[in-house]
Amino acid sequence: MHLLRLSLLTAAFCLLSASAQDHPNVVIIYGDDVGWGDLGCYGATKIPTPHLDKLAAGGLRFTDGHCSAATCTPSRFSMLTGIHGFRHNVRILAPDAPMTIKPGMLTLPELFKKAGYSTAVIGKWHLGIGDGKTPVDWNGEVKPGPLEVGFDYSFLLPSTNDRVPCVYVENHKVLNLDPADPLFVNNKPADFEGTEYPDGRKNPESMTYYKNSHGHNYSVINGIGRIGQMWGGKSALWNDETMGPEFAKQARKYIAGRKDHKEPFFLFWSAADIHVPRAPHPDFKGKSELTYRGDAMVQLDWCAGEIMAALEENGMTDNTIVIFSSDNGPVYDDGYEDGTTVKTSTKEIDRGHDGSGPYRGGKYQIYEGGHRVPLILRWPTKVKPAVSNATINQIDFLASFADMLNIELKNDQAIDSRNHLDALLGKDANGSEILVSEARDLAIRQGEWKYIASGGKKGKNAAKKPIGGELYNLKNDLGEQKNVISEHPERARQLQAMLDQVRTGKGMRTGFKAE
Ligand code: NG6
Ligand code: CA
Repeated sequence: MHLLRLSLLTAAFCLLSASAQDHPNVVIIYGDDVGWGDLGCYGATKIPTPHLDKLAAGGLRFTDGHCSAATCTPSRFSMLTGIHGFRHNVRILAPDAPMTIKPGMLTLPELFKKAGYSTAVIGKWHLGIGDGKTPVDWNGEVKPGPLEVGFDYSFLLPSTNDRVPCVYVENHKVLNLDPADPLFVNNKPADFEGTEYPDGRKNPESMTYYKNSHGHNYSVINGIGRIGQMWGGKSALWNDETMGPEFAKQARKYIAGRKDHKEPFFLFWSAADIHVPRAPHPDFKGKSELTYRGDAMVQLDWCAGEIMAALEENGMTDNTIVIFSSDNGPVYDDGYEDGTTVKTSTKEIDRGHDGSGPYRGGKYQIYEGGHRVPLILRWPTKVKPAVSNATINQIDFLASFADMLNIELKNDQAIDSRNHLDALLGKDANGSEILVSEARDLAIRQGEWKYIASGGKKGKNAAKKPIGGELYNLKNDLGEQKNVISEHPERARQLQAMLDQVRTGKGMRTGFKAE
């Protein structure tokens, strides 16, 4: 009897631990505009990032990790849906833009939910809110949003930190909103009587935090000019200098709240750092040698440390996959005079730091600096610490996690996502043979060859353009300095043909064959 009970217990324990091994918690810490060279473990010397360096030392540090695009919205869209943004015309969104993720698209959080996970997003969204038909009611139910596409809980910066509305949205509600001072975005009713904010175009002196250099001069909130206009909602305004710590606090709360639950969780923790306007908490000011931008990076590193501490305190470190990455490459002056400009009209300032590391270009650009980003993955019980040169695209997370969770994808789901779980876990040194990246143009890489097409992303004309573009051999020329297209026209033509196949085909997983 005793023996039987014991063996039953052992069996139950084995089952439990087997499922915990296939169903670890997953936390994605997603930086905003963090470049390949912005972390100590990637070579930065002027920005201390001890927490992320520790994460890397305990896991895999990828040298060839990529977001799918050189800007935020398409990269996030691709990571969460496994579909290239250009297929749905996904671009940087206006403050009141509707949802980019459409009903029926399988998302990463939905995948985890199918496997019994709880899911949450905390931080920057910038994937649109609303259905595009009825304007979003900021004073009522703010939806559809993340809760409608697979997240059980959301605590959001709805657009970006340089765009209105400057309020947090928890699930379907604007947090701390006073109904007596209703919130309006981009349009207000004729009889509006609530809070009016200065307009930076008429009152530039109201932009006291720092001046705008271009574009950010509509509603001025907390002394910072923003993209777009808002009215009302004063009691709900965020404080820019506490935003980083606030998101860290929310992560701590969420993680601690999961402790007594049997089911694992997926947390997409999406920072506003180090996007403009950089306004780090006073605790971090001057903590790097690189003014606001570097200090914001120190803050982001601290936040990552808070998340790791929360996992540790709740006994979750061993069985949690923690991923750190970014949504696009680095940018310096991106609309505010915050002292991080590296180029002036007369000279280039050498600050002893290049956010792109050895790579060319940065945010908005199709060169490596635009989309090759830091990528770290730690899973103490399964992944041995190492540096991996495997090529990884975030768009492949979905199919890779589907494999881990033993879920079969249908052909019409996550059509561009391919399974590279082995590379992600350090068991395959190569990863993706083909990498497609997007900025204004598209690029395709096969091994050491990278071809940048010019002529747009869609339509017949794009495919019919005579061979132009640029060709680089990344093995000899990591910095993309020498365009060798005239030496290797055949190679360029072959890559162009593959890109056309990607563009017009049914997707990278089932509708594509490398040549
Ligand atoms: C640009 C903004 C830039 C930034 C970017 C989006 C101007 C002049 N520039 O339009 O500051 O907000 O959009 O960045 O307005 S992203 O990381 O979210 O893609
Ligand atoms: Ca970004």
